[in-house]
Amino acid sequence: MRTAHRTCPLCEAVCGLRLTLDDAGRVTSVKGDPDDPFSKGFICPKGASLGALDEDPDRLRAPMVRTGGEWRETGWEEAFQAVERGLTAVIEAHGRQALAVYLGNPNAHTMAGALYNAPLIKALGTRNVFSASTSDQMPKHVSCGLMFGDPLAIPVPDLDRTDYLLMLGANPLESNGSLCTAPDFPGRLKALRRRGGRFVVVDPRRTRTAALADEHLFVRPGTDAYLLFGIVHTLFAEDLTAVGVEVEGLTEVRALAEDFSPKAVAEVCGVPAEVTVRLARELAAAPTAAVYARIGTCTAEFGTVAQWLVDVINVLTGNLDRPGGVMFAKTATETGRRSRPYTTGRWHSRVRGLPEANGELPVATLADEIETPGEGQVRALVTVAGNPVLSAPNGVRLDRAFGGLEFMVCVDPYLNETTRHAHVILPPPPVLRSPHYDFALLSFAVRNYARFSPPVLPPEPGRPSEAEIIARLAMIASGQGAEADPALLDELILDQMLRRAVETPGSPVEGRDVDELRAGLEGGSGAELRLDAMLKLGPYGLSLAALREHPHGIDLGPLEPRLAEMLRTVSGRVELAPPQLVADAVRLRERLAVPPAEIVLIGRRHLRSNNSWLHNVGPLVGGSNRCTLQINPQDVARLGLDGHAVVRSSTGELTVPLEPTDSIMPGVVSLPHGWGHAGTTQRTAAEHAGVNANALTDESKVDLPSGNAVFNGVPVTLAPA
Ligand SMILES: Nc1nc2c(c(=O)[nH]1)N[C@H]1C(S)=C(S)[C@@H](COP(=O)(O)OP(=O)(O)OC[C@H]3O[C@@H](n4cnc5c(=O)[nH]c(N)nc54)[C@H](O)[C@@H]3O)O[C@H]1N2
Ligand SMILES: Nc1nc2c(c(=O)[nH]1)N[C@H]1C(S)=C(S)[C@@H](COP(=O)(O)OP(=O)(O)OC[C@H]3O[C@@H](n4cnc5c(=O)[nH]c(N)nc54)[C@H](O)[C@@H]3O)O[C@H]1N2
Ligand code: SF4
Ligand SMILES: [Mo]
Repeated sequence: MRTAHRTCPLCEAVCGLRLTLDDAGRVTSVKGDPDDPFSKGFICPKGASLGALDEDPDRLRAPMVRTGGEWRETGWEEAFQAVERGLTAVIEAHGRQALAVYLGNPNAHTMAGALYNAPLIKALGTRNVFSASTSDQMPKHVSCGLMFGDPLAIPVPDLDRTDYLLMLGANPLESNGSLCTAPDFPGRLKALRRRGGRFVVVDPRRTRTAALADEHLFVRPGTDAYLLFGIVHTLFAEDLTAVGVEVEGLTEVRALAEDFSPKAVAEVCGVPAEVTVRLARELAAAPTAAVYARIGTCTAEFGTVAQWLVDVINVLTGNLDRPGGVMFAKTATETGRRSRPYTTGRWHSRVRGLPEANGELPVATLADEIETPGEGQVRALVTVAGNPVLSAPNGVRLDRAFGGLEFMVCVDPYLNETTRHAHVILPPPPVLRSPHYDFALLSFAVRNYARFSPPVLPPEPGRPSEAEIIARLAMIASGQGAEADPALLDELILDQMLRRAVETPGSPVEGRDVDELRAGLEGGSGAELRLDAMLKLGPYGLSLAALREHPHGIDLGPLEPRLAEMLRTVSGRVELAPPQLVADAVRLRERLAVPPAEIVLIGRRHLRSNNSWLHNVGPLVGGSNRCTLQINPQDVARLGLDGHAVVRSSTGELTVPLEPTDSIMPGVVSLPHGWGHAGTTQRTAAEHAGVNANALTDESKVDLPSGNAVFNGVPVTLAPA
């Protein structure tokens, strides 16, 4: 028996886990690590199933190659050669714009995703770059990019110190938090109330999070931008603003908000005018306050406007960049911020002309790019850690489109609804055989923090790490061939990183010798060497060795004000009225006159689920983690429904079991995504198949400034089954 410590990679809370393993390397228990200064022993059912997940007999252990409908296991060299043949044929016949890549959510949780996807994208040389970000948080990137000049400068609520938290469209009691890395989010919310703070939740469902709050408000799906504008309006009208940072565009925002009085928006959002006024007064009066809005408000037609208004309110109430308000984390691997001001629309998608954001095109138009003939039609696809057939809007259309690709290669541990269309599947090693560091998530943490987890178990002989898999794909795509050594890519990147650092005035290694610095780096793999370099060049002067000495992680203190060093706008101030967002606010105003749909669909998450891919782990499926349509009993009665209903939208129809509950607003129904398991080798998931909510979501609708998918507020009709 031995004990090992390891970060949980299954959600954004980054809990530290304590594992016990037997002599054969089997996990015998998974507990929260009580000595972890950040997560302090917290764990959820997903983290506790990490051993079961790695040992899932349906996980792929060797590369899979498909010929027609026939799958067979192959060796790694053979698999990489098949990838080289497949990609090269498409590039030679159609050019690089015929290639596309889709990066899924777990890339935010792996070292491989953080370090090797960028080189892969560069090597592919295509503008057809898609990811789960445009099914998720792209509106926040765009609003922060336009307001602060950097799409990664995302302020997080200072959960542990705030006196007032207004939370919209988030349910951390199920999700454990997002764009707000906070292990034991539930405990931090309880602590907020214990210290006399106030916590208000805005959600079309009375969630478990809402049950913990001082107040819960129902809001009509997709209308948060109106509610937030009502608050902005009141702050100006009642002279409650207390701007504490330098801003541009204050008068424009004030003028725009004129038309969105709490009275004017009350009917559309379903929040009485006097409540909106009171929220504005409470936010202004609280010693400190934070407005935090997540996926429910992002994946909506005015997602970017909503995200922008969240931070407009944080600025107007004097809460941007101060303790207890919303603040920017400072990570141990931060090595210089972007130099050019942020902009979107540097290029547009071929078929629908949708603007690029963060170098990506909207996943909502991926099927168009595959199906529409002409110069630049996508004919080959690389996916890493994604399942867009279940996760993207109108996934059913993608399912068909993928079937028509000339070549598809997927890096994924499962043969799932998406990867079943691949010609080659390259499975990464189990979690516990991989090193872990949270490059992305720690930059949204509520404390400054660093934790490295070395692999708990040694690599399996002959099996490449995920970093090596993606590096080899990059080398194949750049024409270096299937046999090229992935270590060469790491050396190239390290050399560039160190060269830039020694030439940068004020850097900790300014003027030093690159070879000498390279010789001083340590790590058991290219990924670890690169982490060591970033830590050494980072603001705390840490190193991999220092992190190895602290297996429970290193607390780097509470968040500190740092707006000045974060700002990258041309004006050097916070831009309160970026023209793109003002234009969309005008569209929002025009929409006020349009009557709302009678019934709209939203999603939801469950504590024991994770998008589409934990349904094959026995202990996590079943019970209340089920694919049901939540519906208010009033609607059940009014529509004469019983047991099941047929739900129709502009894109499709589904027959679903009903779950009547008065915790959901009348006129709103909720179906979780990530279900609809079919055609895969996952036996447990097949027994709990459910239906694909994204058969109902409409890929032709996007949030215009960001191109983000619209999952919430989808008009549907219901009929008895
Ligand atoms: N209707 C509706 N649709 C939604 C949402 C919604 O709220 N409603 N939410 C959206 C959101 S927020 C997101 S993030 C997307 C998610 O969209 P996706 O990322 O496309 O979907 P996931 O189900 O997370 O698929 C993750 C895949 O990664 C694989 N995987 C797991 N771990 C690893 C690993 O370490 N390496 C590799 N290579 N693969 C791994 C899994 O097997 C799985 O196939 O879904 C979106 N879709
Ligand atoms: N257990 C579990 N944890 C997860 C995931 C998971 O699938 N399962 N997924 C992970 C991922 S990829 C992400 S992005 C995060 C997301 O983390 P959260 O943002 O916390 O996501 P949800 O739990 O879906 O909560 C969204 C809430 O928004 C509400 N909502 C829907 N439409 C609207 C609207 O128009 N307005 C408002 N105000 N509310 C609305 C829904 O009812 C729901 O309660 O969770 C992550 N963590
Ligand atoms: S809350 Fe998230 S990080 Fe923590 S144990 Fe659960 S899944 Fe893992
Ligand atoms: Mo997500």
